[in-house]
Amino acid sequence: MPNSTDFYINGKWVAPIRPKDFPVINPATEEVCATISLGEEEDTNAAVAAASAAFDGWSMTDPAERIAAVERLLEIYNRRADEMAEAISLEMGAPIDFARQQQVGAGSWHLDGFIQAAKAFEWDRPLGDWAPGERIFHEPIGVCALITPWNWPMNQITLKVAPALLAGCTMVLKPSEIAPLSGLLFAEMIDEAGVPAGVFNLVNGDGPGVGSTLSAHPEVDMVSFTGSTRAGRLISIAAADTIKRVSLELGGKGANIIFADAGEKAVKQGVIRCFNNTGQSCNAPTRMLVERSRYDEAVEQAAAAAQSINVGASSEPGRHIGPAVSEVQFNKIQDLIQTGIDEGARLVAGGTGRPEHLNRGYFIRPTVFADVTPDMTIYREEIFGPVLSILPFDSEEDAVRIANDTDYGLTNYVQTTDKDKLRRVARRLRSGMVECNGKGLGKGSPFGGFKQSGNGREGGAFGLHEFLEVKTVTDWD
Ligand code: TXE
Repeated sequence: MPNSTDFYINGKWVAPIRPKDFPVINPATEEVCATISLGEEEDTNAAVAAASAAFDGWSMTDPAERIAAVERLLEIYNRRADEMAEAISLEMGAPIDFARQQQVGAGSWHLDGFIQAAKAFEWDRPLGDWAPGERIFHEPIGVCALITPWNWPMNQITLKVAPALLAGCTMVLKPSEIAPLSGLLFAEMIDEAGVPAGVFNLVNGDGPGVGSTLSAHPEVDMVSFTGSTRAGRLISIAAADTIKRVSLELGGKGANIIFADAGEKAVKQGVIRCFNNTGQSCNAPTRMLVERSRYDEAVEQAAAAAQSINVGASSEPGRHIGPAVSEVQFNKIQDLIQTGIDEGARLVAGGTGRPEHLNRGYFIRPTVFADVTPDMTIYREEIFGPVLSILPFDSEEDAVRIANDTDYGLTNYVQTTDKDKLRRVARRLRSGMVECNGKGLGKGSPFGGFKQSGNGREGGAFGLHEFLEVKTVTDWD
């Protein structure tokens, strides 16, 4: 591992121009586990200059050469999976088995999905008989800024780096300053894979520093961002002057519509899905809508399911959930749980404070509120913790209306054994994804949101398109 305070610029590990140390806190112990540097404008400019200089060469390579580079990267990533799991577990608190299987696994899954998509991709083709001699080319957009969050670090980094590399773009990655260790390790793997100098660069830093410099930079052609709607808005504003492409994957407030005819395990599975990764997922099904005839039973089942979820240390093996990522997130979740109580939602499991057996670390009690109404804060705001809201509904119409009554539109969920109903409801939900009856998305499925959940799609061929421009050339034949 290189010095964790260094950046990776133009194929070398370099010290920041001015040292600005920033502690990385292990959220399970509240102890400092590493130190990074926060980059400044000069560091960012150096990385962008390296990416600009490398663009001509990399963009003109044959796609097969780029695919081979990402295949080498995948092989290294899989070989060093245990190291990666440890880095993720340390920086953001995911229990080690979960980090290895889900967090690291997501990275392998996306790398492989993009390799398959790139192999099948039609990079150029004639427009059609109606436009004789005209040819369409998909060409890399240019220098990309990739700004990622801390909740699924490798999921999000691979969702951006892999398509950017395969498209022929060059890039500067700024991982979350809260969880930067996995990004540093990934940069080391890219170096080991022999990606040419300047194609991939990494500068650590915070949003107002490196993040906003990248977003406004005249030599950056695209920003691909995953994070809060607040930061997404600031990035769009900073990027506006240079008309760069901005792709945003923001928050969510997913509804899980459980009809009376749904399978017996629907409620329990919904609770587990909501609390996965300590509720820190943009696609978490945080609003459970249950058809009234099954509502009371569902509330009981959900409370029991939440009470049976273990919360525990990140370093211990097993299937438990870990802490929230930081003190800031811990306090935000605690405040929202208190607000839920104050605004009159019925607390049926969990509540404020840490679980009794844990006296340090940013651990949260798995919490369930029943009788939540659309005027409550916990119904509207993305909590990003293990907190579930349950509401009853009376008809299909009612369910669709409640589900769509949010500024977000990322993933919604439908549970019913009636296929016709499933199809009707899925089509009316205003979200980028609708997962039905526990069936998750496949490899290369497009991932992204409607409304204030963002724009653009990540994953597979759809994700590759985000990093490409379309060029039309006449009189080609
Ligand atoms: O996110 P930020 P935070 C949501 C979730 C969470 C809330 C706050 O609801 O509770 O956001 O989390 C960079 N210009 N999600 O404050 O600030 C920042 O450095 C450029 C949903 O931690 O958005 C980091 O790299 N970049 C989400 C990244 O944005 C800026 C995942 C994410 O941090 C910036 C995370 C700026 N002005 C949080 N400000 C999801 N969609 O999965 C910050 N950043």
